[in-house]
This record gives sequence, C-alpha cells and structure tokens, in this order.
Amino acid sequence: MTTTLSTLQEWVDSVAGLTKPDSIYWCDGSDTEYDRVIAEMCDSGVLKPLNQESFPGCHLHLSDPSDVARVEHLTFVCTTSEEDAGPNNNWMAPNAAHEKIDALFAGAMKGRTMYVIPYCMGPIESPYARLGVEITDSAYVVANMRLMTRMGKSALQRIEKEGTFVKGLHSTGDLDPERRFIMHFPEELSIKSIGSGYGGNALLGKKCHALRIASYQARSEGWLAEHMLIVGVENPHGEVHYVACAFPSACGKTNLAMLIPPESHKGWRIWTLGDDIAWLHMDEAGKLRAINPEAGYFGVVPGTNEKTNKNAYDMIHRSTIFTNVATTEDNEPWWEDKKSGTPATDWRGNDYDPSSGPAAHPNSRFTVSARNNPSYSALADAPEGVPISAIVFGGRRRELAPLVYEAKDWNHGVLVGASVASETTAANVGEVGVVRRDPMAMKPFCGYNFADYWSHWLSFSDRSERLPQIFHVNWFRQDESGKFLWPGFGENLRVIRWIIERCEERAHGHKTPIGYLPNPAEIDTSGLDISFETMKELLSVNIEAWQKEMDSVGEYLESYGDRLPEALRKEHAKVVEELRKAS
Ligand code: GTP
Ligand code: SPV
Ligand code: MN
Repeated sequence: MTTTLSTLQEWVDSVAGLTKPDSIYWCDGSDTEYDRVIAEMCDSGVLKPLNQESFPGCHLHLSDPSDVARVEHLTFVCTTSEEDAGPNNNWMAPNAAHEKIDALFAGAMKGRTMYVIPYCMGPIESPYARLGVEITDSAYVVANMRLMTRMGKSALQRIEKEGTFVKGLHSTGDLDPERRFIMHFPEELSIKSIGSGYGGNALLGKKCHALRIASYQARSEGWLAEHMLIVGVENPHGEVHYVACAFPSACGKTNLAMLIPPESHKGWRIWTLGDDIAWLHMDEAGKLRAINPEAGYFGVVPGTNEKTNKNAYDMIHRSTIFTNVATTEDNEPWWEDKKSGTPATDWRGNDYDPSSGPAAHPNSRFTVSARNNPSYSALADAPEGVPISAIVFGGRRRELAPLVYEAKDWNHGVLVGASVASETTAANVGEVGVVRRDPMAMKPFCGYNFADYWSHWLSFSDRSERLPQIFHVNWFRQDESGKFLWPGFGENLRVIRWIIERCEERAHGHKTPIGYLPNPAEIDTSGLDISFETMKELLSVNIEAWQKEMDSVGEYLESYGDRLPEALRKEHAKVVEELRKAS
C-alpha cells in the first residue's frame, strides 16, 4: 500500500530520509495485520501472551521502568508567539524545536521498520471527525492505535479525499529521558514525539492530536475538544440523558463512563459513548452535540474489580493489551485491588517482593476496543453524535469541594471549570497527591493559552440559549483517617440522577454562594450505609474555607494577566461578594 496523495507521500519519504528505517510498512487496519503484528511482538519479546484460557487474546507489555507515564515537563506547545501557548504550557519556538528534535530523529529508525498509520478520530462518516497519520517505529504503537482509533484503509481513503491530516512522527528512540520530547506544532498541524513508548506520549491520536492540536483548531472553528467522558443515562421509563464529564487524569472518568447501577436502582441503564475525550459541536438548534474521537480505552488497571467496575473487569478478560501489570503463577494479569489471585512477578518482571512497592505499576493500563464493553452504546458510531444535557467538572479533593453543586449559569460554570483543582496522580511523572489547578481537567492538554481558552468557552453563551447546565462533583472527600466519605463507583449514579433531575427542573436544590446544592432528601441514599451526618458534611459549604479557595483562584486567574477575559474576572468577583455577605 502507498498513497495517491502527494503531500502524504512526500512527507513519508522525507521522514524516511531523516530516520533511515530498514523498511516502510503502510498499515491497512485489518485483523490479519493486527494478528501478525502481535505475533511478531511475541517473537521479539515486546509482548508476552497471558494465560490464553482465562484471558484469550490478552498480552502483557512491560515498558522500560523509566517510561511509565506522561511527561508534562518534556511536553511542548510550539507556536510562533510564546503568548499563544500561554503560561499553562511549556513553549519552544517552532524553528528551534524542529532543529532540536530532528537531530534526535536523524537515523533513529536504523535497523527498524517504519510503520505508517492512517487514522480517523471520530466515526469515519462523521462531519466532526478529523484525520491523522502517525509514523512510528513501534509495533506496540501500531497495535494500540488499532484498538484505540479507526485505523487503516478507510481512514486513508478519507485522507486522500480531504487532503488535510495531522502529521504525527514518533520514534521510541533510546528511551533516555534526557532525549525525550513531545512537541506540538498546532499552526502546522504536526506532532513530533521521541524517546517514549508510553500511551499519552506515543499514541499520537489521543492526547497530542485529539486534545492539544484539536483544542487549538476548535477555538478558531467554534467547537470544543475536551478531556471528557460521554455517558448515556437511561431511567426506568426508557428516557436517556447524555452527560459529559471532565475529571483530571486518573480521577474516575473510565469508571463513571461504564458504571453499573446500584441494586436499589432497578431499571436504570448506563450507555458508554466515551471514557476520555469528547469533541463538542453546536448544532443548528443550538444544542451541544458530542462525539468520542476514540474507538477504544486506554484505562487505569489498578482498582478495577467486580465491585468497583464490573464492566471494565469483564471486558479486559479478552483481546486486551496490558501494560505494566504484575502476573500470577498461572500467568494471569494481576494488579492491586483486583481482589483475586496473588502476584508472582511484578511489573518490572522481577519476582514479587512486597518491600519493593506495588506489584502492578500504579499507572499500569489496559488497551481494549470499546466494543468489548458490555455497556457500549451503538451511538458511539453515530456521525452526528449525541446531545449533551449536562457538563460535569470534577476533581480529587480530600477537603472543601462538596459531593455535587450546580453552577448558576453558563458563565459561572466556566469559572467553576476554570477553578478545578485536583490532587496529582500517577498518570504523569512527578509527585503524587499534591493539589494543583487543573482547569477543565485540561492543564496537561490545552494546546493554547488558557486565558484564550476561557474566552472561547464564554463565547458559547452568546451563541445559544440551549446550552447544557454545568455541575461540579467530588467523589474523593476523606475523613481524618483517610477513609473516603462517599462510596463512589456505581453509587455515583445517585448524584448523576440529581444532576439529571436539575436538568429536567424536577429537583429544587438551594442556592449558596458557590452555586446550587441538593437539599439533603434529594440525593437518594436508599440501601446505602451512610449516615445523615456524613451526607450533611458532603453537602455543606464551609464559607471561610471557600473564601480562602476563591482568593487562591483569583490569584491563579490573575496570573494570566491582560488576556484573562473580563467576564471571568466578573464571575469571580460575584462569588467573592456572595461569600462575604454569607460570612
Ligand atoms: P485517565 O485514563 O488517566 O484519564 O483516568 P480516568 O479519569 O479515566 O480515571 P479512572 O476511572 O481510571 O480511575 C482512576 C482511579 O480512581 C482508579 O484506581 C479507580 O479505581 C479510582 N476511582 C474511580 N472512581 C472512583 C470513585 O468514585 N471513588 C473512589 N474512591 N475511587 C474512584
Ligand atoms: C491521562 O493521563 O489522562 C490518560 C492516559 O488518559 S494517557 O493516554 O497517557 O494520557
Ligand atoms: Mn485521560
């Protein structure tokens, strides 16, 4: 296979000239190709088959121990003007960045195969879908892209028809963290990534394209590319509301997207459309519609069990790639909180020794096709996407943030999103458990200046009166002993129900300075072992603590200087004033 599109052919030729691969292979996306690539990786030791009786079609990949997560400190947005990238991004001038990274790419594929992967982000027939081509020397990337995107022949056909595509160049390089860079050139629609084989750094269709490059494009074209799950919630009458939720990395998107309703919620059903990324477009009626640009999940493994997330637990028992989990004597994958089996070998491939840390890496991942998910919604393939009733922001906050509250209106909702803070997790290399600002859960992923991004969000209220209502949730409040106050997981449906009832104007709530909170009786706790005191604590607003929080939010917003939209400053001032009155 080659291509009739000369710009594509010329780019492939020039990359081959620079990287000097032994051979070039164009991916067609077929099952035969997938099976062959997997078999080749098993031969070379990159993959190991897991127990094929209990885990048919499942394989294990152990990465280099220094290459287990995203590397925000090595991730750059290379716009002509530094201001366009904003204080939220690392920046390098495009010419300097190309020079630096091309020097690392020179000869990087010697002795290796260069794979050309045409892919489509979004349903192949969707007007909202976007195209890309990733060139990589990693067979692991090929297999993952096959599971995560619509990849191969049909994507190439659309690329040849449209002529426009995002150019992504990736090489595993020598995995030396000193020679690792993830660079984005939004003005050129291109990405260059070297020195890492890890998901978010190497599967360029995902965070690099579908968020960083796409958010930049979305701004000038009037849509939104967001770090959001998309879920359909069906009530016992068969009515379905679609909800899009932005939580930071490793803060519960995959879990919420495929939750199993609690026993007490007979007749409720959950339909998964996406677990990580949503592209939101306004339709002619002024409704926001969402598509999931991805076709598979790259999910956190630890914590997944039959109680917390049975759908995920079941779906990763076949045709799944596991990265950096432990294994049992029987060669089954094992991870912390799996609740069955014992680890024999850890994620480094050593005999398991509890004194050397967790058996599975805390950021170990599964890669699996969305079609494996028992709660998969066929509408994930609908070209026009689904209408969104509610947008929900959230974070991992031991203290302060209540279980749920609703913003007063769209503009206040933008402030709520911009104020999101969350404890850092193992999804990025660095310290874990420190609270940092993560606006709209996009801190690592917004491809341009956050101040401009908030202006763009605010602009939607001028364009429609039928926008989704905006909420904030926090599943992660803890008591002094570190125990979670809220049971979470499937029980989160109880909170989602209130959110939907607000959208249907059926729940009253009460107004507080930070927004509308549920009246205690409005969250159904039937069948839950939770005290009235705990619910009261989860649904209270500590005025003094919130005054401090809003001071810190104000400082953060002001760090964006002149570009900070005045309307956001005004929303902040309004909340500060209401808190003052309430104190
Ligand atoms: P990314 O893929 O990194 O974007 O993460 P994500 O937002 O999809 O997070 P995910 O659903 O994988 O959850 C991350 C971790 O949080 C897992 O270990 C879960 O078990 C845990 N978790 C998810 N939901 C809840 C919840 O409601 N309560 C508690 N206590 N933990 C949760
Ligand atoms: C995240 O870190 O938010 C992920 C995993 O979803 S990665 O693809 O590595 O970005
Ligand atoms: Mn994510």
